[in-house]
Amino acid sequence: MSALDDAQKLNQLNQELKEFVRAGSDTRDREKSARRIKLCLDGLARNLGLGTGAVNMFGSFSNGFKTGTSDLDVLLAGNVHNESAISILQRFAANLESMDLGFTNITKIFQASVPLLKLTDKDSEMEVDFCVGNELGLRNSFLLNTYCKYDMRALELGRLVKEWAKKHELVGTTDGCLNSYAYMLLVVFYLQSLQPPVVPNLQLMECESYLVNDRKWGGEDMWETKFFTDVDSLPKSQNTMTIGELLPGFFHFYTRDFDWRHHAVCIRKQEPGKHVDKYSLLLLPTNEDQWYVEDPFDLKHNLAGKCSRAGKKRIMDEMANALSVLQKQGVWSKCLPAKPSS
Ligand code: 3AT
Ligand code: MG
Repeated sequence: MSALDDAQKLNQLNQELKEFVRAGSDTRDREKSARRIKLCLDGLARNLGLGTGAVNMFGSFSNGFKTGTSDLDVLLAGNVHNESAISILQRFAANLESMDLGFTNITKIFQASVPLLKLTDKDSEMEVDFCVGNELGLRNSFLLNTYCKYDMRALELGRLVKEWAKKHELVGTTDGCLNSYAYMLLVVFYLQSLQPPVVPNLQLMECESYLVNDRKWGGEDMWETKFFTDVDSLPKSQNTMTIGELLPGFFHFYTRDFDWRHHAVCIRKQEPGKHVDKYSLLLLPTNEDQWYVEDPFDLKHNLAGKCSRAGKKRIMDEMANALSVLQKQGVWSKCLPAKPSS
């Protein structure tokens, strides 16, 4: 195959991916519904004496990685610490059940690390996850959003990977796979690992501390959540790879380059061309078989902790499959990512 053919195919793949991302970006109806739902829950919070303006969106509706099947994640922020999250959610549930505010399937999920109510908005059929506090969720959504703001390719690649993972039913810890958020960490980590990197390490760049108190499982931890936010002031990335190169590069990286047995996906520490030894992350026990995807703030949380042997195999097989499909476009020689040096 000639160099010209290669260039044409690369261009074609790139256009195709851009069009795919663009087509999925028109979520104005869902955004309108999301704003209505947020206002409605905010009104209820006010009626319950829990303040006003305290209901915020987080997750993919606020970090840019939303797809057509994303749920709406909302939280009640502010000083609600005198009352437990579960008690507040109980009061919300009772009111949502007794008044017809347009929600159905109201389900209490109180046994989770972050207790929540699941609701379905009747009008849009959108699923809503509503929790209390969870400032870490707000901070990690803001972090991902800031990476997307720094470089559009983070947002494009994130959406493509999430669509791919959902299409192949690879999302969900109950199925032994990773959740959506963990896939987005994989994307950021890959983009940080390239030489030159597509995105810098925003957490390493920030000096001013931003501590967040975390009360999961009734315990109490204080986590450092600082990261650099003024990305408009940063020089643009020197990496010129297109999304048509980055997508196969992502699958190549995780199936061929990244050593899951010894290294961790850790966006907090990653620098181009370096590895993060998973045994150096001492807060959690681990072993060679276990994947390690560290939460950027909650260092006691391995997002791959629930990945089963079968789940890991399915993810790897589908990644290898995707890579082979993309390679058949004849562009692979142009999208090899730089291997991290040892
Ligand atoms: P979808 O577009 O809804 O599929 P998402 O990015 O909104 O993906 P989720 O709905 O699964 O992801 O989760 C919503 C947010 O909750 C994302 C992240 O800010 C937070 N979150 C989810 N899982 C974890 C986790 N295990 N640890 C810390 N934060 C988490
Ligand atoms: Mg979500």
